[in-house]
Amino acid sequence: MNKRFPDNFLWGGATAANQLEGAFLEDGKGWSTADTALYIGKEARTQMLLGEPMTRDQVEFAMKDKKGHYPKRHGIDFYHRYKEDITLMAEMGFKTFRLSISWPRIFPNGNDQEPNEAGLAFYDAVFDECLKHGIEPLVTISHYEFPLHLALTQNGWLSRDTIDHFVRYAETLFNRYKDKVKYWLTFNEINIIGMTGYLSGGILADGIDNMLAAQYQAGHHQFLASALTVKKCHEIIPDAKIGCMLARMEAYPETCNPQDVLASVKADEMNFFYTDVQIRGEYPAYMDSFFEENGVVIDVQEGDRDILREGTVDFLSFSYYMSMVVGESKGETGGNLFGSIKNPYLKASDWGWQIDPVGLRITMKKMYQRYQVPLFIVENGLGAEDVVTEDKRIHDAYRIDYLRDHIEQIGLAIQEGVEVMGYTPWGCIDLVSASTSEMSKRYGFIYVDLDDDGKGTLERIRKDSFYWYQKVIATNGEELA
Ligand code: BGP
Repeated sequence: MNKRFPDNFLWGGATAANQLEGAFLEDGKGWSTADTALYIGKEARTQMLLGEPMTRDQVEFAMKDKKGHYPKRHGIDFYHRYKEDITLMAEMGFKTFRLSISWPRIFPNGNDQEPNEAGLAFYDAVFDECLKHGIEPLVTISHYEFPLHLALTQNGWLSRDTIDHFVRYAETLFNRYKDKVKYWLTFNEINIIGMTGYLSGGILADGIDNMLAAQYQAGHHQFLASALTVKKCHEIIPDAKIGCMLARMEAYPETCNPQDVLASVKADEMNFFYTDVQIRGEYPAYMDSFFEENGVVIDVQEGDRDILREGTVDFLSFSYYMSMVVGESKGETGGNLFGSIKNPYLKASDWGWQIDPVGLRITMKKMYQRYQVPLFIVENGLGAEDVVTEDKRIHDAYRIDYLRDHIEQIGLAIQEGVEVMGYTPWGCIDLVSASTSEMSKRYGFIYVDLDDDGKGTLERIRKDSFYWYQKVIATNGEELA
């Protein structure tokens, strides 16, 4: 077989602070929107839950609630166990580790005069541990959380003031970690603001008549913040690379009926809107009619267009778990962010996500054709329930199958000319689910002894996939069996 993966290919794994760290309100950390997310559980597995709007009353209740189970407050205790966890990642041969920084750990209220030194010191220690093992940190500046104070006082990203607070936060990170972190991402799955208005947008549902318009306005502010952040990153760390991050939704037409094909083209437009702005530096014309049809009027101020033009990203990172089908039929199945029509050619995970490795290659080719910038697959993986045997082994052949098939397709896309920087499967160590706050929906190579009720020893155990991935990395993707 031809050599496919470049020598500097960044193999690794991905996580997010709010699903991993725990240490809720410890060492000066402030409240985050993720800290108010209740455990939802199995009954809701195939529903889309990230987008639940929250009112002020609900948020204030969650802050006082003593009975509810809020798993994201506890994560998997990475805050106290990062050394052990990073050592295990190094044992697998990771070249990179994707993690996010919790904004309220650095600025507890989002807009404090001074950053929280204990928070900054924590990430210093994490990066030092990575670098000690030759692992490049890949840092997401904002991943599905937001300082609660700014949600309660200024309705999050709906306020233009949030741009300045965010850029100051990002600048603080760049100045502090300029010698340690060379790969950055601005907003995780920026296109999901439409579903995570509260979680990542900090927008309370109270008093908003047109939530869609609010989300696009908030999105405009995130675009500006992202562009200003990209510019700062280039100024402060000239040898760094900074990318955008898209939840890629590859949507096939249900049939060759031109109406279905048109629906898939339109689905692409709604998805690529975000990368079009962040990579090409301007709003695409196709959004004008969408905004008009939906009564969305965005407040774009003088100078905004220049900011967007001057802050385009260096690469396109994306998550890919599944493909979707669009068309006239109504047959729904589950999905990480949106439901879809069932694809009769594909199997689905226990959560109803349609497993489609070839779809990953299709989507990579499509994105590279559209933008000609390097791609980075920063999330992919299979959420599944694992069983621990009596001799403490986890035989997760289903996960190996899923990952092998996807890596195979990445290799083929590279052979076919697509430029790819790296691959970081999601939840390389088991962590709390973003959508349902379950622990039993596991993605990791490393098992964490913790259940949905928050009980367990937190012991880390290597799964079969751990040894498999170790071999994949050691052979630079040549040996996938
Ligand atoms: C992505 C998010 C991640 C993550 C993943 C899996 O959309 O960026 O944070 O958790 O989906 O989703 P879940 O945890 O709901 O299974």
